[in-house]
Amino acid sequence: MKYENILVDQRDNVGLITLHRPKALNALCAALMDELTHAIEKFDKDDGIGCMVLTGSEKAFAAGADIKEMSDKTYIEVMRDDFITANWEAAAKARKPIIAAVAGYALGGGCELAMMCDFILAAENAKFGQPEINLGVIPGAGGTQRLTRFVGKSKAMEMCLTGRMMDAQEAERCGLVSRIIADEDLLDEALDVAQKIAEKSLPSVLTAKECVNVAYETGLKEGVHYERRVFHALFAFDDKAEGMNAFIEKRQPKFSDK
Ligand code: DAK
Repeated sequence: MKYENILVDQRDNVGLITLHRPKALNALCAALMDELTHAIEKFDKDDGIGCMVLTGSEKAFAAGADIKEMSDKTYIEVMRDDFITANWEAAAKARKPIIAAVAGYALGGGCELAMMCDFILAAENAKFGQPEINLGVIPGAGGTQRLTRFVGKSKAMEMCLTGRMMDAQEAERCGLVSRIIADEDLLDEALDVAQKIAEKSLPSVLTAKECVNVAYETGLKEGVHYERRVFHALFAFDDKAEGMNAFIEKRQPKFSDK
């Protein structure tokens, strides 16, 4: 597929995807979401890639779904065509981790896309919000659900009802982002963290990601049970022996992903 709205690159074992529609602050039009879906699925299948980074520009991660594209659509059309559902789930479905490196605006669908990733590193200038209420609609890509799980009911309710933006400091305080990075260091730091993840044993990375996600969807008892079973399963991998032997022999492990 020819990419016109994103840039795709590989740095060591990291797949880097940059949203690139600068004139529209990376508004997430259908063509961009098709390309993003294609790029994520390709990296997810690529044996040379262990982790992905999704980023935007210094001014905007993404200012939301493309309002100009949505403005003329009718209820019948969005309902019948299951409006933009097909190409919006790739980040949430990927098995390999995706780090969102967010600078500038992450609004509406942009905030939702960042929340579909596995964790968010925020530049000091990052701004998060669900302003759909100002357009006479509500979040449509999981914002009311994921934001509530990240930051709790009170703040999610305020954000969704007023459309106000939160800055990086507030986003870190309430657990929406894992860390704040100086603006100029954001991408390098995200790539560095991603490469560290890519160097781990892939089966461990995939199962750790799955287990944390299970915590969102089950009760504690079932979640701990699930974790116990996949913990046991990792003893079937060569990488378990390699990781533990390397520790005992005081050397770095060489994982084979087997
Ligand atoms: N859509 C289309 N164009 C956008 C845009 C957007 N979301 N955001 C910005 N742009 C365009 C502007 O129209 C402008 O284009 P020109 O007028 O120059 O042609 C250009 O980007 C620069 O924007 P501004 O001139 O407005 O720049 P400022 O620095 O003054 O303001 C801003 C930046 C981010 C505060 C402002 O642009 C803004 O408020 N943007 C809209 C933010 C917003 O309301 N976002 C939520 C959109 S609704 C679903 C999945 C997802 C969704 C729904 C359903 N399903 C799976 C069913 C998501 C919905 C949304 O995200």
